[in-house]
Amino acid sequence: MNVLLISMPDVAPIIIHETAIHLPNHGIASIAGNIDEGHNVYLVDLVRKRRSITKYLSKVVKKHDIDLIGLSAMAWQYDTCIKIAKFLKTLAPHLKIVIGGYHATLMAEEIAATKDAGWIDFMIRGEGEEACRRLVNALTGTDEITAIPSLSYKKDGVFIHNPKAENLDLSTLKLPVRDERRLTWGYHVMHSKIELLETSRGCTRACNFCSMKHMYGRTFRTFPIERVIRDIDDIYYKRKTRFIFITDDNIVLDADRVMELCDAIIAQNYTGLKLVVQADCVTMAQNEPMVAKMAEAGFASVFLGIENGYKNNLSSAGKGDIIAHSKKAIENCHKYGMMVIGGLIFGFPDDNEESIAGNYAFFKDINADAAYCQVLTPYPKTGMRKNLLEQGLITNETDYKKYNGLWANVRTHHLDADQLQYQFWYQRQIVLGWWDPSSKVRRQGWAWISIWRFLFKPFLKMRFARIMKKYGWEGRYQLEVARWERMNRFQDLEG
Ligand code: B12
Ligand code: SF4
Repeated sequence: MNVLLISMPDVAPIIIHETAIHLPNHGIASIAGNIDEGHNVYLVDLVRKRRSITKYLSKVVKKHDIDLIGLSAMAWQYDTCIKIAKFLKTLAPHLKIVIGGYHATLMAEEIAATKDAGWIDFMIRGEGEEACRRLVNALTGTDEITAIPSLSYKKDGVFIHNPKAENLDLSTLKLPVRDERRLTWGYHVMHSKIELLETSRGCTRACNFCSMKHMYGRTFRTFPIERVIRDIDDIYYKRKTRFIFITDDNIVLDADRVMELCDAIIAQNYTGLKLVVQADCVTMAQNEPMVAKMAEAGFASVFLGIENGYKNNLSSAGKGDIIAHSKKAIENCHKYGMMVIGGLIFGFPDDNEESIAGNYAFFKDINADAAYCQVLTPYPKTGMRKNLLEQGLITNETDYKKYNGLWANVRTHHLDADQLQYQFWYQRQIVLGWWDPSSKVRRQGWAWISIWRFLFKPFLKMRFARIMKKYGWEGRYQLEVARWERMNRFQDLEG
């Protein structure tokens, strides 16, 4: 059987311009690595084909004589996912289509009840490796569709949902696919080649805006360290890539294991290896020796979930008062030369103009190196969504295309959604201003940082000065919003 796994073309410029970062999707790569021998599997990341989706897919489906297509989508990419499913079914009605990823996992029953279901043959909820492996076998007659946990399939045109599978034993998983079966290429962050890697799955913390617990429950599982090293070897020696984004939700939940993992990486003597990962502030603040060891192993940057500088907002996010921890975590990272990308969330129920400005000022004060700013998003099935619904604060309940952290889908007690959207953008310009990379950031990538400092920034400053003169803040904002609106509209999928 010939299988094609596809990730969506939609992008969200939450941290840098959307053209500056193109990552492969790790979910489909891991599923591909676990399909049984005897089948052919190919991968396509449509972020690399944003301008020619239908033409490109028509070519690939024909050339590789595809039988089964797997589509991966988060909530905000689901709209595109269904348009692609519709296009593919119209192109080749014999194709079987399976969807998976966050939206299918969270919303399988709701999807089954809509007309979208007409374009899909199967859904896989939760982890996909085992269910997809068995689905491929079932479609070739060596397994039974009714017996595959987490699979939703159709009987007489109606979806039946098999019971959910147990979480997988990660030690049984084979390595993800990063070879020539990946048909798209050119993955980079600001022109540095990058690959993705997993060392663990899940998180036991309780942030109520996070979708995680629906994927794995509140659990934390780790891959064997020997397997992680084999995976890094694959990236380092075979893909000749030095920059690795670790997809773990919260790698530091087990500090002793992080130490062990770092020792194993250090023992490999990789030259120039740069690792980027997400971690929580509390653990990074309380474990300085672990932070030191991470830096020694090549962890160059870390995403810290700082979220907010106000206790009441942290509390409505299901987080404790982590303000002191955020500061200490950043201090620890900086002490050992690690760059900090701080995650901030705006639009909590009590937020007003002043607190939004205050949160940006807090960010400036704690000295993180780059900001990852989002508007609070009521992702389906989260505790946060339930709370906001009860308070009548969700202004867009159904158009999930806007659920990517860029758009205000909520209002606060003081700002309507349009005002929140504007303040989120405007205060950033006023309080944070132009990004001025710290010396730590400059050391990480002097070439692209120099391009930013000496070419792009002066050019953009001039351009924005002209726009401001002509249209003022409001006009400049409208231009920006129009750009966001256009960003994930794909002409060839419309109509
Ligand atoms: C790494 C990561 C990122 C990375 C890059 C990921 C990438 N390659 O594009 C960065 C930091 C850039 C990022 C950005 C964003 N992310 Co993100 N990210 C993650 C994270 C932590 C890990 C994803 C991952 O690779 N996991 C490992 C792989 C193996 O697991 P997986 O992707 O879930 O795939 C498995 C299953 O889902 C399933 N599956 C997946 N696809 C398919 C397809 C088929 C056919 C089948 C059968 C099964 C299947 O099987 C896979 C294997 O078990 C997740 C949380 C999480 N743990 O998943 C959030 C997460 C996916 N991100 C999320 C979001 C919203 C975003 C952003 C929009 C903004 C934001 N809020 O951060 C941006 C958008 C990025 C863009 N494309 O422009 C949300 C999605 C929420 C939702 N309900 O849709 C998540 C769940 C985090 C959360 N807040 O809850 N992200
Ligand atoms: S620490 Fe991160 S992964 Fe864990 S629950 Fe909070 S947001 Fe989700």
